[in-house]
Amino acid sequence: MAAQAPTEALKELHVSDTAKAAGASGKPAPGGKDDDHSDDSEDEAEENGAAGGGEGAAKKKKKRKPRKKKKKAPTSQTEPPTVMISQLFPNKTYPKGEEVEYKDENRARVTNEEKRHLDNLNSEFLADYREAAEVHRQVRQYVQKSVKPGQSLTEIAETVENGVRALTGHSGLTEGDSLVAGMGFPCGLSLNHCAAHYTPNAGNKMVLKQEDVMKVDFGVHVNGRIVDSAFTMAFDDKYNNLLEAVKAATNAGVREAGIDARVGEIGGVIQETMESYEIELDGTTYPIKSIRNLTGHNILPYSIHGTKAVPIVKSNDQTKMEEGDVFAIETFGSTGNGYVRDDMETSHYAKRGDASKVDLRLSSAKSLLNVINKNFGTLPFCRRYLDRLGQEKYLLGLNSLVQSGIVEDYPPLCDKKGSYTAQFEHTILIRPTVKEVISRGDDY
Ligand SMILES: [Co+2]
Repeated sequence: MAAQAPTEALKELHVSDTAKAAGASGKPAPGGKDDDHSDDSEDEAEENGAAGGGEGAAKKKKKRKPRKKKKKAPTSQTEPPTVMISQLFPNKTYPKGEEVEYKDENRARVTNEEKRHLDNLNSEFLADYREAAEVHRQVRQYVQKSVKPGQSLTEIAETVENGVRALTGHSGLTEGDSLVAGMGFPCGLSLNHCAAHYTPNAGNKMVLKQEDVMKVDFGVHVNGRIVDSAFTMAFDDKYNNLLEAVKAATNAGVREAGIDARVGEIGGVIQETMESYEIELDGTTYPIKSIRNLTGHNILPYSIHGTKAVPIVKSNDQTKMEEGDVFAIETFGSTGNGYVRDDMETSHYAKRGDASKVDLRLSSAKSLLNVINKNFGTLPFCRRYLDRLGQEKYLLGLNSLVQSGIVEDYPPLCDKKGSYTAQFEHTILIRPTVKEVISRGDDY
């Protein structure tokens, strides 16, 4: 999920408008794991055999032992994904993310005893993070291989969200369940000139088209540890350079991140990488620009946007990354202005962590706030999540909560019409001994 740069801070940014030519091309991301339904079908076959056996009388006389249900634990994921990650990796042995050693003066941390001890104290935190990351990878890899033009955005969003809920083992339909584990924030499906924060509301009829560029941005959390990671899908090769530019820019940001790294300098490296690309679309060549008012951000428990921002253009921001921080490194490239504005219907909301007590007069606002507190806390949600909890006619109450400053709305953020935007994003843990790119997969 993207953070927006405050307008004041923008004045301090140095935005370069030079764009060098570069030739890069990319292949679409590979798919996920193989399907395996064999366990279920074997069980069914045995059951049918036992019931319908028309053998001789001798055999019939045999006392039939009560049949024990010997359902083996599933050992591989289904398609669509339905098997809990905790079943696929017993005893919380979740795969690690990509571990990257620190550079220069921080190099000694890898073997430092004190730092290793600190890392060991964090084993619960790491297990929760790695579980959430594995859910993200398995769901997104299914999306990458199954989503096709002609599907509705609602269908795609539900594929992601149902996958996440199944793999974490929390449907979120009972009070408080989605606070244990599940969606870390709604599944964004932003098309073309829209860069972020679009997801369908009820009744939305939008259908994915062959020539669309779709940003898929979703969060998975386990015990409030949110993995925030995003990728871009396109079905026409002509967008390859745009996607390559943004993927390279995000990887540059991930590479530069570390203890004591200054976020303004990271922004400079991201911008330089991004803007070394250009793209030709239908005979016109466009520079690829970093979207200067979108940023990465740190992540806190149950809070997607912490207090630190990671700009994606060069800036004077001297804020340092520190040991123990969690960052979402996300970059956005655009063939348009490189600047987004609020546009279209709002779907994303979140209760503010710093909301002060307000005496709400509207009873519908009061009861809706109760639903939000019990089901989402400060985790972002969208209107469809209220619908599936059986809430009706909540818009007046919701708008009143926004106006009272208790809930923040996150309208879609779009560049100029006719332009194309792309996004890639990873979550990284600034651990005491190493940097762990927790959401890294073999797709991106
Ligand atoms: Co984000």
